[in-house]
Amino acid sequence: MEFTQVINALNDANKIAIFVHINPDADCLGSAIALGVYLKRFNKSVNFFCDDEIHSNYDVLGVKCFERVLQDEYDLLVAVDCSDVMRIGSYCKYFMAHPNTVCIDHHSTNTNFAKINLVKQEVSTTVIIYEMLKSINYDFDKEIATVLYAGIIGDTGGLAYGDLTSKVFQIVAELVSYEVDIDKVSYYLLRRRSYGQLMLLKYALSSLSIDNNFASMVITLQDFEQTNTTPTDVFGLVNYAINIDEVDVAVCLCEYLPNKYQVSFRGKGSIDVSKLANVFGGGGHKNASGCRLFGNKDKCIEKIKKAVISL
Ligand SMILES: [Mn+2]
Repeated sequence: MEFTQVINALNDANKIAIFVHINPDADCLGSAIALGVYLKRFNKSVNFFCDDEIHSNYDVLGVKCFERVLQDEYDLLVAVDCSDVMRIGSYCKYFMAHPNTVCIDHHSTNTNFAKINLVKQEVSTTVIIYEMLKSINYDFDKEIATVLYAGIIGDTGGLAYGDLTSKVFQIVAELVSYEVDIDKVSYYLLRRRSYGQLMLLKYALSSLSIDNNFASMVITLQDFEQTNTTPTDVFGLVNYAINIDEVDVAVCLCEYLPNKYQVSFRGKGSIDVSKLANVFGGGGHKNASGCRLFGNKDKCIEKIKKAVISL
């Protein structure tokens, strides 16, 4: 899939809506904002939609532009960093019924749900957008470089994962040359925590259970109440479990409604947790994926364990 078709679709449209996935991260938000910067340079009308709360750590990307409620008609809809239309949340019906849609994504599990699908296996969706803009000799600036860089940082654990290539480091080298505030971006995306979030870690660790190479953690509604936090505060907690040396698969169940769990998987080595998430209707990458599960938490964990064994 070449970039031209997407560039033409963007250039031909005047009123564009951009959608990110639920449980939004730096990559989807950065991708959306980068496209917005590009489009606004041509005086296009752009609206940004996220069917979920956006954590204040992403304020560093300028996420104030995001709205929740669709009010208008658009001549082009773009979904970024979404492997499946369900990932955009309640807008999915509107998206599927629209005649002019684009999806830009880097998940190997992408279902090609849009009319035009730009799907490439890169470390982040912002890498695809960078290369698309590069192909038309776009004149980068600090604003767009910052959000593209943030997507890479977010999806590579701060340039630390094994799927990185020298190409990505070259892209990063170019992006940071536009005076990206590296310390500010990494502080907000990788280190910044509220007191409540740290207390949430205390509850998560006290729920930690290890069975051979499998580790699980559960965060309940009560834990959120005790720490004055919400499910958007959970990011990264599952990494404490996967970082245990003998653990190869880790899962964190986060209760967002009574007996409804947002599930994060992490895998090490040859284990492909995107397959694990697929078993439960979710998706993601080889080392990091997610899904939703409903029911009793112990039963959910048992189901997951069985799926791990049959991987
Ligand atoms: Mn991504």
